[in-house]
Parts: sequence; structure tokens; C-alpha cells
Amino acid sequence: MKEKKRAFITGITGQDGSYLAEYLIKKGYDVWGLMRRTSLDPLMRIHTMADDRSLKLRYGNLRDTSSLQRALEEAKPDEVYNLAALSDVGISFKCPEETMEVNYYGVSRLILEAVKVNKKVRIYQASTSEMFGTTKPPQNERSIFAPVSPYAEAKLMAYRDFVKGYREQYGYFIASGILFNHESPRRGEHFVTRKITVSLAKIKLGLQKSFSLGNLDARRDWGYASNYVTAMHAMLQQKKPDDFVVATGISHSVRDFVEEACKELDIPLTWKGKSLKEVGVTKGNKTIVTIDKEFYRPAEVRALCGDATKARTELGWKPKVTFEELVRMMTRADLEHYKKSL
Ligand code: F7E
Repeated sequence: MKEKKRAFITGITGQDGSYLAEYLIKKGYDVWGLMRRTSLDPLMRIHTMADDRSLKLRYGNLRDTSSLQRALEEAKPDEVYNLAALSDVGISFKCPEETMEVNYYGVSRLILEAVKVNKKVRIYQASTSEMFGTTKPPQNERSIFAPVSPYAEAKLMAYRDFVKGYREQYGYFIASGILFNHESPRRGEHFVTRKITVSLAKIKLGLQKSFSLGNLDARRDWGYASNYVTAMHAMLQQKKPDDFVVATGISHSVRDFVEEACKELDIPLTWKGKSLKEVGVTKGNKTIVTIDKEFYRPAEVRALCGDATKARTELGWKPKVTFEELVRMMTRADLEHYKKSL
């Protein structure tokens, strides 16, 4: 009988980790997931899989070499997916050292321990569209990197030093996905899309009166996370390691996202005022959206829109969910969730 393939996923408890684990288990993999100890329920997104015998969870941390060593020696993976990171761009301005420690040095620790266990291991590194920073859209694999946050700087350094660097110096199989924003009902609530869908669902149900946002005019290329993890897997099945942009090719503003979610929830919305005084108003002149300086970033990436032609032609990957479908899926999930608390 053919042996089952073994995958090792860091960041298994996050949005992408949970979707990827489900996808790989369906494909017949044994999956080892590395998770950090936190005070919150770490199994929130993976509780339906927690009893699956193909999934093995181990405590560990990209800042702790011995924990990586132990977990990797046990897993002996054919494929490693590095999805663990300090992923909140706003927070990275406040914690630049921690960001560098995890998003830069952590990548090297993981790669070096993984190749000790299996020299032929195939490694996926989660790179990010934030690395393009101020470069004008559309952005693809040949675009110039111009990061503006500690998060993006650390990811770009990891890409240059450990993805391209180790690939060229030592011939390791390390692929990287330059993923544009990808969302789902499992998205963390501090990211703007989920913050909007949770807040509006609560407003619709009378559980909340209003909420505050930062820059309404930032534009992002938002896709569906469950669809994006399939590209990660496809990258590790290629003959040679390479880098791929994964995106929908369509961008929308934060304002568009609010309007689409309001449409979905049947909340009439009009905008009044300008810049920090702008507000979103509904029936009865009730203010439901305000602007708060706190949610502006010290430096902003104004517009991202990816060109995923290479992923389409070489991986056979394509975006499967439209912006409108994504907003609908997320608002409906939050509405159903909060209805239960009534
Ligand atoms: O912000 C603006 C904010 O925090 C999107 C991460 O997964 O995708 C994500 O990074 C935009 C920004 O995601 C609020 O200024 C306005 O322009 O949802 P976000 P992000 O920074 O694009 C990339 C690809 C990653 O790799 C990252 O790890 O929305 N914005 N008002 C706001 N953002 C937040 N969070 N909260 C607000 O109230």
C-alpha cells in the first residue's frame, strides 16, 4: 500500500491553516499542525477536525527552535506550509521587533529544522501582496517591491533571504505564494472585512448601534481563503519551486465593502461629511459608521490589485468566488451566528 503523504502546517489554528488542513486531509494526507498556547480557544476554527485521526496537533512556536525540532522530527513531513505569522499589519507598527522575530527569523528557523529532518522536503512560504506596498496596480511576480510596514518589510526580507536565498544557495525546494487579501467567515475580527460583517450583522439585529473604521478609500483585491489554499498545495506539486501571485484581479474599496454588506443585510446607507468627519447614516438619520483616527495606519498601502496570470497558466488555479458572493457569504454567516444569541 502507498504511504500517505505527510504535511506539516504552522498556523493551523488560523483561517488559512484550517482550510488547508481540511483540504489536505480530504486529499488523503496525514497532517501535523503546530499551534501556539493562547488564552483563547485555539481550536475554534478546527474543532470539527479535532478528532480526525489524520490530524495531529502539537504545541510549538516559530520563536522556539527546540519546539520546531521536536514537532518536525515526529512529523517527518514531505511538505511544510508556513502559515504562522504576526499577520496584522496595523499591529506590526506597534510591535516591530516581535514582527521581525516571527515573520523573518522564524522562517529561517523553520526551514533549517525542516531540511535537517528531510533534505527533499517541499516548503511553502506565505508571502504577501503587502510586499508591493506603494507600487501601482496591477501587481504581478515582476512588479517592484516597495513595502511600507514592519509586517511587509519582514515578509519581504524573509522572501529575499530565505525563499530565494536558500533556494539559490542550497537548492532547497521553497515556493512562495504572494497572496492578495483573502477572507471568509473564519477571518479574524480585527481585519476590516470581518469587522464590517460582524458589526453590521449586530446592528441589523439591534445588538450594536454603530462602529468605527479608518481609511474608507483603501483598495484591496479580496478573494475567498478556502479557494486560495488550493494554490498553496498546487505550488508544492510543481517540478521546480517558484513564486506565484494569487489574486482575483479585481479591486474594491473598504467603502465598497461596507455598501455591499449593507445591501446584503437590507440596511439603507448614505455617506455624509468628509474625511475624519464622514459618517454612514441609515433610516431615521441614525449614524452607524464613524471614522476614527485610531484605525488609520502610520503608512498606508493605498491600492492593491493582483495579476494572477502565472498561477492561472502554470498551476491551473483560478478565483472561484466573486466579491459580491464573498460579502454575502460573510454577512450571512455572521447574521446567522448572532441570531442564535438573541
Ligand atoms: O486592512 C483599511 C486598512 O487589516 C485592509 C492581512 O491578512 O492582507 C491583510 O492585510 C485595509 C487597509 O488587511 C480599518 O487601512 C480601514 O488599507 O483587513 P486589513 P491588510 O492590512 O490588507 C494581507 C494580504 C496580509 O498579508 C495581511 O497579513 O482596510 N481599514 N478601516 C481598516 N483595517 C482594519 N484592520 N480595521 C479598520 O477599522
